[in-house]
Amino acid sequence: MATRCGFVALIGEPNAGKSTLLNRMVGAKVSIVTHKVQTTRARIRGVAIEGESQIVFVDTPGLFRPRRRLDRAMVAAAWGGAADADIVVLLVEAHRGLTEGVRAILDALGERTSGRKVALAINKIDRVKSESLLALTQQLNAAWPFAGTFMISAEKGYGVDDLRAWLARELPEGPWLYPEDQIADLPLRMIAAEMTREKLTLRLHQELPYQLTVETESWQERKDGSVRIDQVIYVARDGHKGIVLGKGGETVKAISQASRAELEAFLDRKVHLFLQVKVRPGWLDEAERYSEMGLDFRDGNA
Ligand SMILES: Nc1nc2c(ncn2[C@@H]2O[C@H](COP(=O)(O)OP(=O)(O)OP(=O)(O)O)[C@@H](O)[C@H]2O)c(=O)[nH]1
Ligand SMILES: [Mg+2]
Repeated sequence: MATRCGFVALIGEPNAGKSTLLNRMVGAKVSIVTHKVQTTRARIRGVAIEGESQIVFVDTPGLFRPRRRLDRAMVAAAWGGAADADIVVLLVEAHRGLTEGVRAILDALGERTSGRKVALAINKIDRVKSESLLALTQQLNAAWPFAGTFMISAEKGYGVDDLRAWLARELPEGPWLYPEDQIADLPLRMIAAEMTREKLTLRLHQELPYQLTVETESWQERKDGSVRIDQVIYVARDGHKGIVLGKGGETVKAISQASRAELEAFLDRKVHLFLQVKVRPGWLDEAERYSEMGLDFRDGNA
């Protein structure tokens, strides 16, 4: 039987569950997840195998009306992911339904995906009564000619196998792009930085997580099999540094411990993690910060 391979972009409003779905499809945590909006900043690829098909899932930042430069670069990355994909999966939250935000996505979908197949995944069905799903499915399908509709819970795993099997059948014939055992296409240093950013986002409140970025500065393999990872947390203001550090450094210490534990599980070896907080008022307008995140700086112009 011929092999199949292709890209499937996951798009949707912020918080729709795109990263949760990618992780579920891949069977490992490749993309960070939080309860806050705008967690994912760049395109993250995770690879799944289903029968003869290799499905390359592309997680994207949420689609929303961008205001700041970083927002614009994120939204451009999300639409870029959709434009490059063989199939697009639009995630809609079951309990929120056809929101203004989903409507805005549908309005732009035709132009952005130019004839590509778009499937609808109504996510978080564990949060609603099943009776409400039929009406929502009809409403959404009246708004856009979806090639397929799936009701899923990315978190619980409901309906995910059906979606994966359908995608595997719909992808074009072609050779696999990745070795069989590869599940992510993202440098390890970036995965490591993302894990720390996840812990920061979970722990810090309000706007602060959106105004910081994490970079892995060095990665040293040690003779004893462990790895030493040095990371910098860039914040935009002096006051933010104090918040990240916490009283007597206890906040950053807790973040470091949580991130290290997850890195050790992911890498399956001992990790020595060192975090440094640097104030960099202009980081949100520095090209290098964007390239470190995997974003196109120019996309932030507008
Ligand atoms: N109840 C429920 N919660 C879910 C489900 N899928 C995801 N979530 C939760 O929704 C929140 C957002 O999930 P993410 O996967 O980070 O969403 P995202 O679309 O990647 O968000 P951004 O990266 O910010 O655009 C998290 O708290 C998840 O645990 C689901 O099927 N059911
Ligand atoms: Mg995400």
